[in-house]
Amino acid sequence: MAEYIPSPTDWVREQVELYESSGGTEGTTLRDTGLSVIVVTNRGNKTGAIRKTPLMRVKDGDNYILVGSRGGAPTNPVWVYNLRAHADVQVRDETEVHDMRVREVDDEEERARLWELCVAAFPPYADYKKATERTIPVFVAEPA
Ligand code: F42
Repeated sequence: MAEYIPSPTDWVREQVELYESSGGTEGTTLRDTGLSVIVVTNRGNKTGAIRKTPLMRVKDGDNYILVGSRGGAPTNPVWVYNLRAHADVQVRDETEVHDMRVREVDDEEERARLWELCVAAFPPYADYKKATERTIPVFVAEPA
């Protein structure tokens, strides 16, 4: 069984710990925004380690939309490279855990439709898009 390596970012690591230790009943929103967060368990593309990444919850039917925004930083969050290398993930959405497969969204039309759902769920995504030259990676997680 691969080892779990927690995030080096304190507030992120702490949110995962609270979310999971409470069985998905606490730590399920982004600070005091009341906006829902999911935890994506993914596999390190270099270490093969288990990584747990909290992301905003954006639903499209049974699918989740995963946005590599990293606050509009100039570089991608490295979990993007994990998903590109290993498509099988687990998505914890409060008390439910789903085995899912991710695919990166390349089609412009699909991306435009999904981006509207993302911004509706978490308006700051629109600011992040303006803040960076890079194309923010978007993945669809579908039930495995
Ligand atoms: N980040 C987003 O991008 N979008 C969101 O919607 C979002 C929401 C959110 C809500 C709550 C919360 O607590 C955090 C939230 N975040 C969101 C932040 C998110 O959880 C990540 O912390 C952030 O996106 C940065 O992701 P990252 O994968 O770049 O994290 C860094 C800090 C990290 O963990 N680095 C590790 C390290 O040791 O420096 C390595 C992690 C890793 O995956 N390593 C790979 C491996 O093989 O193990 C190799 C990766 C590579 O290719 O270099």
